Amino acid sequence: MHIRTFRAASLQDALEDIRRQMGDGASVLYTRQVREGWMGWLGKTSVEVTAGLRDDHDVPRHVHLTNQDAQSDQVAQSDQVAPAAVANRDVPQARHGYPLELQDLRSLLLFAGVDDIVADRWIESTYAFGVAMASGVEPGQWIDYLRQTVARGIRIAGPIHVPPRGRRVVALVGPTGVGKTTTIAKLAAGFRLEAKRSVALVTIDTFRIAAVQQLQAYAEIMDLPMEVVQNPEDMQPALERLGDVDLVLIDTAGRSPRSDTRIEQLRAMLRAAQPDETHLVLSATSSRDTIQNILDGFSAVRPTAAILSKLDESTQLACVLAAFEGRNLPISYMTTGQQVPDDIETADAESLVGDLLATHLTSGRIPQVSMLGRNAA
Ligand SMILES: Nc1nc2c(ncn2[C@@H]2O[C@H](COP(=O)(O)OP(=O)(O)OP(=O)(O)O)[C@@H](O)[C@H]2O)c(=O)[nH]1
Ligand SMILES: [Mg+2]
Repeated sequence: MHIRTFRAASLQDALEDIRRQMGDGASVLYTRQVREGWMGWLGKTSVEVTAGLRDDHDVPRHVHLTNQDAQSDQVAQSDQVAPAAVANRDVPQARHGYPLELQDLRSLLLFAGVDDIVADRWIESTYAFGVAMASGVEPGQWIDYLRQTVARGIRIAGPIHVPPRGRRVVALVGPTGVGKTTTIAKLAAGFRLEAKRSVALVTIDTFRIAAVQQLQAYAEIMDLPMEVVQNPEDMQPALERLGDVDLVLIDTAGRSPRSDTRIEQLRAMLRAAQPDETHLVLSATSSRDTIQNILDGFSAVRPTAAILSKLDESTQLACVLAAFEGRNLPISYMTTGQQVPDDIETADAESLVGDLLATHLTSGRIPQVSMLGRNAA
């Protein structure tokens, strides 16, 4: 696929440019608003649109695959595409035999930052899945099969487990600014106000006064006991002072996954707290490399689950979900905005794969504005 990025004053202007320069066969892959000028200051807003054009400009005709086709290794597809062998494990070669729509989806996955090993694995499984469908594959349906393939690989942790009796201690860890404190407030509100459980807060983020005040403000609004802990040896006495509550939520300072010393300090604090669950908060807006570095760096604190934050700011989750491939870390919650307490949901695979890619090719035509995703102007 041929991919180009256009910038214009409005979405309409950008689409006109795309039509003029790439023709009617182009599809919108991604849109975002950008501010021009130094650091975005004093600059005007413009729209950046990335468009793709298939190498083969023909729109694939109806692709019909049956079990019988699979058994005979012959796939009935559009004329331009050579038959593919399902059993062919040599993916780089086999992928040229995939239906065009599936080849396009592979390009979109790579464009979204998914590494080619994971993209090939997903596409191969999707193809095998589609071929096995007795009903065949309608045009436009491959994206659904791809979503199902990715969804099958996602591990879901379920919500924090607060037993009827006994105290549950849960820590949230992660890099700076991903939404740890906001998520603690949302969780506290959910368990306190909706589930009517007793909740207490602890912060070990004593670096910045503002960080303590931020959590303190939530504790006061919800009338929750709160402790500020500076050193590992103060942790158990603080937990004892909180007494017999159902759930203790521990907020931590944002840590760079590359700072071994800071991660080690965090580890010492958590060792003292002995949390029942440690949730690693990751922003869904992060790149693949960032997510991988975070997953690697924070593995030292042994997270039991991951929380994906800022889903509302992310147009595609493919590279985030790809980074979880092969890791034994289930996803517990997804946060979808700044509003406390509303913008949090327990994670489910179907919702996560709903935003797998910013948009997918709709029979080679530029989609309507309403299909451009959340970042559309
Ligand atoms: N759009 C969006 N913003 C969020 C979400 N969750 C948190 N935020 C915002 O992200 C910013 C940082 O949130 P915090 O909760 O302070 O993040 P943190 O991880 O505690 O940050 P540090 O303590 O500095 O490491 C705030 O402006 C939040 O309102 C979310 O789900 N979506
Ligand atoms: Mg914080």
